[in-house]
Amino acid sequence: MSLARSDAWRMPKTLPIRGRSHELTEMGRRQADPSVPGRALKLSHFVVTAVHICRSFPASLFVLLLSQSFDPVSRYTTFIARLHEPPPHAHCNAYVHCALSTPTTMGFLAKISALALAASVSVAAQDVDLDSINKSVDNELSQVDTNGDSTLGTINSTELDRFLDGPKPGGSIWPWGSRDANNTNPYDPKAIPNTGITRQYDWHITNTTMAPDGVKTPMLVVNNQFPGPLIEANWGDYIEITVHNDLENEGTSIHWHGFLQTATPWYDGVSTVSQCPIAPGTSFTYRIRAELFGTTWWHAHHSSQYLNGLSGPIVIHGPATDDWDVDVGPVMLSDWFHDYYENLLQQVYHASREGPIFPPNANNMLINGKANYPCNETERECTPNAGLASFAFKTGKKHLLRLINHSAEAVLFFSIDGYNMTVITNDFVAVEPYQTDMVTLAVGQRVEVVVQGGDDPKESVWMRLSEGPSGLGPEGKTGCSLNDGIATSVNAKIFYEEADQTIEPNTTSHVDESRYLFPKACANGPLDEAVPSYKMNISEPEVTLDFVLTGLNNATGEFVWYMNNVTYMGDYNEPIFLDAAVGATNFTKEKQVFNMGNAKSVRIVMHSVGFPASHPMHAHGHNMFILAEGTGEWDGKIVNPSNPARRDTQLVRPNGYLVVQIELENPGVWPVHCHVAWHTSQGMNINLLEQPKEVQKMDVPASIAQTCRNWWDFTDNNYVAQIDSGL
Ligand SMILES: [Cu+2]
Repeated sequence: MSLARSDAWRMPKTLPIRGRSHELTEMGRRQADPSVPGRALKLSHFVVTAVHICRSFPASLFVLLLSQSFDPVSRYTTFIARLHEPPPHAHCNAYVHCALSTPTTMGFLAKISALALAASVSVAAQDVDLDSINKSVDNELSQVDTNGDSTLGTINSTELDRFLDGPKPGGSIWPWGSRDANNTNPYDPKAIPNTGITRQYDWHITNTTMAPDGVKTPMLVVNNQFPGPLIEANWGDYIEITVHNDLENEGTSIHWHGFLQTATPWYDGVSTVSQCPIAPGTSFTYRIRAELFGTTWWHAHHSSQYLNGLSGPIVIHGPATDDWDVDVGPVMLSDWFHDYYENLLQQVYHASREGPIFPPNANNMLINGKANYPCNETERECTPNAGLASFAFKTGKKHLLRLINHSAEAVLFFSIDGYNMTVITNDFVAVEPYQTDMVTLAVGQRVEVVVQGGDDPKESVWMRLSEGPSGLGPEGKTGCSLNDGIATSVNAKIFYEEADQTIEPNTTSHVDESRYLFPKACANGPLDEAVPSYKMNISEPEVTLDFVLTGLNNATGEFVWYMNNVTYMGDYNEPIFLDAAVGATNFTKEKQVFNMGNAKSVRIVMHSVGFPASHPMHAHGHNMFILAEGTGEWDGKIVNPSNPARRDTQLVRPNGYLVVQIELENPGVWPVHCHVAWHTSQGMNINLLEQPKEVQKMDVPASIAQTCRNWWDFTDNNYVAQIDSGL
């Protein structure tokens, strides 16, 4: 028995849809009855997902519904159907998995129900070939295909220990002795544990292709791993990373996000600011110190290279404001694009308010570098059912999850169905623990959460990541990020000890999707919610800088970003820090250098005007005191003035303001920029020149000058197209 397609299947593109092609085969397998003889189905490549079935079902197609279920919480009806006859362009039969939201007409609902009823009668009569269905399980790409040599995202990915081997002062059980998150000033270099330990890493950067979500994509990777390799150390350790640039024709540099780089500004890893790019075929060794502890990430800081794979987690073991039994390790979260960053950047300059608005739009979302993708939506080589990330939970245990947003653009919303999370850090700042059921992370931000495990060893649960519907307003109509609407969320699987890992979780989200919507969602949590556990107050700033943040078309019609009417434009061949080290204090306007002289502190007041994007503003070399943020005009009030929130990255709301204060105790040149890759590329950056006289006295390692000589040799013999601001 088969059922003709009805026009009711035809749904508007804007309908929120969750294509979970991966779950298809698992569910399909459970539907199958091996005792029924079947014809040989070739199920190898073609899984039609919701988007396709709803939008472009060929008129001649017949569908057989296998099952449906309605989830009252998420308001999604999920149904499994089978294509009775393959569409003309498909070379195989397929199972169809479709998830449709139900704010539709009752008529449609009735039709769905009727279909399901008919299907339940007909399913037993279907000729289903179990072998072929099993074959579709084999369709999942191997870990090497999706993530190269990274093991992140696999169920057996190693749990982290509480700390690495190292000396323990005074017979303490901790490498950091009696220091805890409340009693030690992390910004006092003398207070940091002096471990005498250096952790060493050797990295090779190469061009390659991988298919993290099944779509073969050009990538840049370290040691053939995506996400990139984990750096792990104890608080106070030094870390040496030798970076070999094995790219054919591109320079690069690596930034250690959130590291203070006290007395080593030349190791900050920013092309055009702290160093010349590492020339192809050459190497550079960074020596950085883990002055702060917690979770962070590293990424290329050379054009927008990082969004093609040059990013990875950093874990610095230290004290915490809560404890845990299982360190689940990094949970890398991001948007994802099926193209090389250079091509994407070319689109950025053609942004416009009229559709298609503000390209490039994200194609997918990833958790630990994994997702599925509906292959009918891309011209690129694509394998459906590539595979989702998995995590192991233990009954009754407390789990630490280290959430990291390494997106190009997206504001991310993270939750675990039915679970609360206890937040213990914001960026590199330990906070007094507080509970939440959803974490918002802007690009560059990290949040550590502790999750109390349940007591059912057979339980499996969805972990959810969403960026909401595409757009930048109007109110309540869009999310806070830009995407093509095809895959705006991704799940990962959490399995307890005895859960059946061949079956996907069937939990539903407790997060109402209105919480993903513009403009309310385009902000970090309330500032008084995150109270730093090491208390610090602020004094009146010696300098105040005001900035207006705007996006406009420049004289040649390209869309760029401005901070006080200036767009940053760096010079790969002449990094600002090196000029400052030999005495320069005056720079051309487009280098956006603000000489702070010997001032001890600066307050920076930022207003986003005329353009409804949110901006995750990130300061290098410092944690910022976050004094106030909101929409409209700042009323001059500081939130929690005796101990303001601190972090290194904080969102400016759409058309909002952000007030931060920075203690200028770290001589160097420090970028303060928006961390949206497109906005950085388009010049949304300033540089604080801090204590220039001290900078001039610095003993800069010879390797820094050598890196420039290598780069100059390279540029003397090769044409280097600088396609953006450079950093
Ligand atoms: Cu921005």
